[in-house]
Amino acid sequence: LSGERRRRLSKFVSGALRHFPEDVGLELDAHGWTDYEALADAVERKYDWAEPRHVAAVIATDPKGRFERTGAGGIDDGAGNGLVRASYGHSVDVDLGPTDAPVPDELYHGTAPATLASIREDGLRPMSRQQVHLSGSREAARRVGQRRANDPVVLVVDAAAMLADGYRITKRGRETYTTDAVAPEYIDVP
Ligand code: HQG
Repeated sequence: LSGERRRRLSKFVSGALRHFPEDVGLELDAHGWTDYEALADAVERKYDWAEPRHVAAVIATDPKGRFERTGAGGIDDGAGNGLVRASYGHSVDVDLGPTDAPVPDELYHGTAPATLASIREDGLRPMSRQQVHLSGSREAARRVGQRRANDPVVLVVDAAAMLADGYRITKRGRETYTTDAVAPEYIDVP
């Protein structure tokens, strides 16, 4: 699979599992899971070049851990291919449940300079998603911010203080942490 096709497939799967399941004939349960086989079928309807092994590979090898899959089901083995969901990023209302991964004392959020005035005022809001997304490293946050601006800003979030004050922060995927919102007092804006 070429890099470009891999990227398109990944983007479609992310969109289907996070934002528009119904548009592609999928039904998510309350925790965001859907039938793996139904997802693979939706991908193959969308891209005539997509093969079952491409779908399986993109899901299993995503560098950010964007997807979770249950069950041992091999490729194309009929029934029992298990369930799949996006591990973060949803705009549709799902309850992903807790994970027990530790949360670092400091987390980071990469954004465009143009958002800073509003973030100073209101803190970090989930905007069109269900959750605010934070990064585990400055480098990861910079990459997130680069989606929005060539000169992104990396904000430092005092995760230890948030946890001490009873807010919930959960690790999702490999380098992403989510929380309902971040009040301005926990954000260090450079
Ligand atoms: C900004 C990608 C004004 C916020 C990434 C961001 C991430 C505010 C934008 C994941 C604000 C929302 C999510 C406020 C927040 N006023 N702007 N009060 N509060 N914002 O895309 O965090 O590659 O919904 O700074 O890597 O950029 O798709 O969130 O710029 O992990 O797997 O509002 O999506 O992951 O944008 O990105 P988004 P995000 P994937």
